[in-house]
This record gives sequence, structure tokens and C-alpha cells, in this order.
Amino acid sequence: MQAWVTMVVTLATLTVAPVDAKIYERCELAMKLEKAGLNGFKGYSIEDWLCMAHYESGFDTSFVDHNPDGSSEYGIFQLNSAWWCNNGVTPTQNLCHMECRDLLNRHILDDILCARQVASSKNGMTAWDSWTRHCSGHYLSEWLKGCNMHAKSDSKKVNS
Ligand SMILES: [Ca+2]
Repeated sequence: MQAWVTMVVTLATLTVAPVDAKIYERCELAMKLEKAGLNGFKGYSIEDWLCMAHYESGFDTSFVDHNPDGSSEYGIFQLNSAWWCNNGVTPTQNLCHMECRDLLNRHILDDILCARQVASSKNGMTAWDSWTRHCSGHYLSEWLKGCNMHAKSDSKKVNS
């Protein structure tokens, strides 16, 4: 009896257990992005990435949004199920060869690698509407304010 109850409780817990998500702190995300080599990648700065991710997801890896066309967008960079990942529902190109649910956990290296692919495609970061609207052509240095980063443009002077 006791074992049975334990099993039912365990199953119920597993069923409702949320993904291991995380809301990233701005500077922590900045460091992850820099480590992954995104500073200057395709001409975009860490600030571009921070600004985009902020307006896309509020740095929340668990964020999912649904589009009128039936596709959905996943995670900190809001990657679309019609193009970049497979959610088992949307007909997809799955260009990043991954499950959309893997974009919802706290481990974002796979998200970053997929987002790099998006930025490498012909539209660059204009693939993200929020980047076009809120970040492109804006003064972005505030995004790295207070972060102890090597990505700042003045870091080159330190060693010369
Ligand atoms: Ca992930």
C-alpha cells in the first residue's frame, strides 16, 4: 500500500514537473554569449544579443509564444518551430536539428548555437522582429553596464 502510494505520488510529480528553466541575469547571460564567441560574430555585438533576448523572452528560458500561423517560439531567443526546431506539431525545416523542448531548459549552449545559425542566415538578426524594432540602430552600450566583461570595446587598450 505504502509503495503504491509512493509510486502514484512519484508519477504525479514527474507528470507536472516543470522543465529545469531559468531566468538569466543580464551579465551572466552576457558572459555565456561571449564565451560562445558571439562578440563580433557576423558584425553583431554582445549588446545586440542581450537587447534581442530581453525583448524576446525577458531572459526567461521557459518562455513559449504561439503564432497565428500555428508555429510556436521557444526559449530565451524565441526560436521558431517552423524553421529551427521540431515540436512534433508544426511542419518544420528543423534547421538546428533539435527538439524545441530542449530550448526551454537552463542549459543554453544549444540555444546559442542555434541562434548563431539564425544570425548566419541571409537576414541576420532582422530574423528577430524585436531586434529590428528595439535594438537595431539604437545606442546599446547600457546593456553591458556593470558587467565585468572583456567584450567592451576599450578592453583592447588595456593590453597594448
Ligand atoms: Ca537548451
